[in-house]
Parts: sequence; structure tokens; C-alpha cells
Amino acid sequence: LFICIDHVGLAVPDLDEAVKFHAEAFGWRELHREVNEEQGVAEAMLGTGEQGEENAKIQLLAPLREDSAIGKFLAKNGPGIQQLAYRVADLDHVSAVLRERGLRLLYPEAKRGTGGSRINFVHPKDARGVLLELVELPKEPAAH
Ligand code: MC0
Repeated sequence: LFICIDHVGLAVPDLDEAVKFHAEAFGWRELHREVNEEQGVAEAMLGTGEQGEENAKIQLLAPLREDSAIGKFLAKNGPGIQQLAYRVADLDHVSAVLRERGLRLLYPEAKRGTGGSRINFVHPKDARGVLLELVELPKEPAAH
């Protein structure tokens, strides 16, 4: 059903500071940065290679607003792992299969994710305490 782990998302209070930390401490490189108003986040994708390779990435997620998903997560838990993202080839198909298996998806239809990807999430209560994102990469990666 899944291709690979696309990324692990970390909630961070300060995006620039977090990018610098993960680069200096662990050697991660910034591949891409964007603001997603709908999700209420400023995000940076970090990788060990070029985007598009099979290596899993790290996604740093800083809140644009206190009442966003990341704002609430930080207030409740502090910085740390907020999500695990599985890459899928066909999000609509995978969503239908998971719904049939009784898992709740957060959105009735896919929303827009990083770089023009299509995304949805399995509710953390239905994935044993893990917020599971499903990502279908765009056919043509967005310029960045
Ligand atoms: C909440 N819970 C979590 C969790 N967030 N468990 C694991 N991981 C998380 N991240 C648990 C709570 O502890 C609580 O358990 C229960 O789920 C319900 O929590 P809540 O406090 O009522 O829920 P809210 O209001 O904080 O909402 C949680 C929810 C929300 C997952 C629905 O965060 C959401 O809509 N997330 C999807 C969007 C998102 O995360 N966007 C930011 C990344 P107890 O036991 O206390 O009841 S954007 C992104 O990722 C994009 C750009 C991309 O990759 O392309």
C-alpha cells in the first residue's frame, strides 16, 4: 500500500533556528521551504540528497498561528515528532482502502501539501497514537 517513509515531521517553534540546528548538529541540508496558509505552517524540508531520491526526509514545521495544528501541538507537547508521512502512489485509492478498513481520515478530499503534493491524514487515535500523513507526490515537482 505504501512506497516508503516520505518524511518525519517535527514541530518547532522557530524555523530558522531549527534548520540551523539540524544542519550543524546532524548535517541535514535544506531542500525546500514554503508557507502553507491552509495548514497554518511555515515549513522546511531537509534531506541528505536531492529531493526526489528515496531517502526519507525531515520536515520542520513552525506555526503561523497559535490555533493551528502545530501551534496546538507545541502548546501541549513542546517541540518534537508531530507526524510520520508515508508516500503513496495513488492517494484516492489508498484513502478508500483505509476507510474500508475502518480508519478515519481527517479530510473528505485530499488537500495541498509540500511542493504541490496531495495529502491526507489518518487520525492519530486510529493509528495507535501516531498522526499518519499520506503523501502523493506531484507528477512534476514544483520549482523551488
Ligand atoms: C493530537 N493527538 C496526537 C497528535 N495530535 N497524537 C499524536 N500525534 C499528534 N500530532 C492526540 C491528542 O493527544 C488527543 O489525544 C487526540 O489526538 C485528539 O487531540 P486534540 O487535542 O483534540 O486535537 P487537536 O485539536 O490538536 O487536533 C489534532 C489533529 C490536528 C490531528 C486533528 O492536529 C490536525 O488536523 N492535524 C492534521 C493537519 C496537520 O497536522 N497540519 C500540520 C502539518 P487524547 O488521548 O489526549 O484525547 S502540515 C503538513 O504536514 C503539510 C504541509 C505536508 O506535509 O505537506
